[in-house]
Amino acid sequence: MTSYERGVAVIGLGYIGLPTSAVLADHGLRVHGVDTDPRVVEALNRGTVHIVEPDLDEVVRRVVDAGRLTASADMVAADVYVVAVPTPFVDDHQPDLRHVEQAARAIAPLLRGDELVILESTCPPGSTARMSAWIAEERPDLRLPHEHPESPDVHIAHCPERVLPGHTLDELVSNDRVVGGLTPECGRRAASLYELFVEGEISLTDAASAEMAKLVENTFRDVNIAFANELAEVCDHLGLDVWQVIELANHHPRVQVLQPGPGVGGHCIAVDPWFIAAAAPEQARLIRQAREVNDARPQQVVDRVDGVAATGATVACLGLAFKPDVDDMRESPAVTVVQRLAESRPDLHLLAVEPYAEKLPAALAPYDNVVLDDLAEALDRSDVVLLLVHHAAFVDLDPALLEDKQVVDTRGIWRGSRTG
Ligand code: SAJ
Repeated sequence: MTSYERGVAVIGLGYIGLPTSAVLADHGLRVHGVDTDPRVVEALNRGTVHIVEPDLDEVVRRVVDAGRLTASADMVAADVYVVAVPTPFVDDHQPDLRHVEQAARAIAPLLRGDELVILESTCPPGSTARMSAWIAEERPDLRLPHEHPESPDVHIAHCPERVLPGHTLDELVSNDRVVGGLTPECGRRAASLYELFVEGEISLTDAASAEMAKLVENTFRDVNIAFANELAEVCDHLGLDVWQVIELANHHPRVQVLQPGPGVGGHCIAVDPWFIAAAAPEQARLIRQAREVNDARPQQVVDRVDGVAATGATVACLGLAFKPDVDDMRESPAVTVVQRLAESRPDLHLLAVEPYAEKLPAALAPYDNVVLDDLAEALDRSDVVLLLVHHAAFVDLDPALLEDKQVVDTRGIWRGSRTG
């Protein structure tokens, strides 16, 4: 078995890096997390976590107490570097790889030969080779695999994460993984790290195919959600209940239409298709169109509320997270809806209910007409109930509480109570 005496450095302690660090440490490795946010580093060194993910706090406490997981803002020397930093896009939907580049350039001075560098962040095709080139720029004394595939000093691979937030710890272990090396040996070395904890199948390929496979997974989902969202518009136009239509169609053995909603959020599905569109702008026509369909949804919800809310009305906005039963409000269509309502209807009193938040997200904080409220009070005070996220607490709501209210249910959970 490969020895990892100097341990594993995980760069980026977010929704992927932190659980990955915890699982690696729980499988006996010495892991050091590196993050630019001092609050994240301090929390981890205290054995606490800064994100909501089932059972993560327990595992982190255990491995920190055992001395196998530590953190710092500075890069440390290690045998393996796992890069799990954000890869957003800039204004015109072009991929922004600056965090990957910073990580690569920070790792480079510590390399002494024979290390393994794994890129886990979702990236456009060619990014793993670019990471290798950034390291080569910093270390002309080393042979990097993009230029010296026959005998590199350092091994580099892409191993995209594919865990579902809310199920991260289970899926880290049980999901199949794709491992793409810049050379076959790079892939084999990366696979042997994942074999320590992955129970699913590990498929070996080249780095660019692994990069593209990851983008395809999330784009497949985005295009299918766009289909459901477009059906919602079509059914609305025809006066039909889209949820009933989808339920009926899904009885066909080869049909599985997804669910419409207020848009697609999170930092993955709403982002990754743009990486394909940027890499092949002429060819990726359907992919771009699907993004546009999904991005148009929040405004359609705003228009619907605008149509039912009288001047000065109080609107209970249920849910701000990007999907049910998580605390993550990044790229959340629910936040976009509330923000646009706050701006376009300053007469409305918007009571945001988010069981997973202690304060409003930064995007909503500046608006005087938005406050964070608890569910019972918001329902009591509201004229309009706008359901944005189907958190369990909202699904189980007593329908009697919605009587005499205008209801706009963007998730179809209170069918029969809906007016919008
Ligand atoms: N959504 C709908 N209708 C649906 C399903 C989802 O509107 O029928 C919306 C959700 O409300 C949410 C968004 O789509 O706003 C995305 O939610 P999700 O649960 O589909 O996916 P994510 O973003 O939490 O995680 C995805 C997963 N990818 C796939 O399922 C192909 C996960 O496995 C990836 O690891 C993750 O992206 C990632 O990090 O890339």
